[in-house]
Amino acid sequence: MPRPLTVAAAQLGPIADDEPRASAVARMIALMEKAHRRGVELVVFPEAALTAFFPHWYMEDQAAIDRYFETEMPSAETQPLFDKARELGIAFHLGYAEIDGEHRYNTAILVGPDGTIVSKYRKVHLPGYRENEPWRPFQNLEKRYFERGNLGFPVVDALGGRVGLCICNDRRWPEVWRILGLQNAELVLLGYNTPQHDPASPAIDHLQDFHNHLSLQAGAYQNGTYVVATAKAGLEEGCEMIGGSCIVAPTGEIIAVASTRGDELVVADIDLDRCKEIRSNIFNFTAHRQPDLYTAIAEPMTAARPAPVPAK
Ligand code: CDT
Repeated sequence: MPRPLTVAAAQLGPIADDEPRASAVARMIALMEKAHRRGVELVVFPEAALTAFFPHWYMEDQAAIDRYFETEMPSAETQPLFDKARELGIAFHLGYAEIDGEHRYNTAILVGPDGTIVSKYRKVHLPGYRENEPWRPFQNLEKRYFERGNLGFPVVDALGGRVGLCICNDRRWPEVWRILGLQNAELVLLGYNTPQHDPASPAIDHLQDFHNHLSLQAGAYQNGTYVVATAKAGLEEGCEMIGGSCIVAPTGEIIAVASTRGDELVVADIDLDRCKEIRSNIFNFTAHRQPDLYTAIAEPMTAARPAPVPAK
């Protein structure tokens, strides 16, 4: 039985540091209204979609840092997005910086068409480092501003299928995809803020878009899942970020992709039942996995198996 669903990656262009949340939310509502006109049932917004991506610069004052975080969801500023989604009957995914008591996370939620939060994920693979590195043109301070997520890698029943969440850097780690795949994910949603330039390895700058799609396509194919991946793109506070928001089929094919680095809606009609083509055959986990030989994957790095390069 086909399980059709119309999905969209709602790419955002840059959000200026002085752009109010209300403006970012208004841009998202405009994309949601466009999505509704095109019959979309699920809209995926980027990672940390309400503000500029502040880990790109160094701050010490905790009050200054905390102004990028949400203490509640929905808040007065995000309630209009929830209201519009419920009015239109559209589910959505939203990334934001979250404060929970003393804890700060890089978080994503899935909101159902009735406006209730049906899944929540806190980012596990935080890239970068903790202290200022002034030689860089911009920073990558997620390890300074966020704690590692504590909600595992959730997959929930929603929208007629099994929906998993991860965030940005997580997509580069095959372990994430397999953990989602082992929970029978059929649709993985993620947002990203990915610089075009990596000051630590500039020789691969021209491959940033390739590595984005390579990771998404491999994750989709090797686990027989659809993927909707959404960028915040373009030149934001001195940091140029890639676009390439896309929808990937369980075959690994990109079936829709953004062509700009601005606000853009990328739509595809998918059939969640197509995941079976992969998961019943080439990646039939029950028939073909050999988990007793994979134990090293779940063990920490040790002196006996040292990291090729020590962690910072
Ligand atoms: N936001 C985020 O996770 N960005 C990272 C930057 C990596 S820099 C090499 C990413 O994986 O895209």
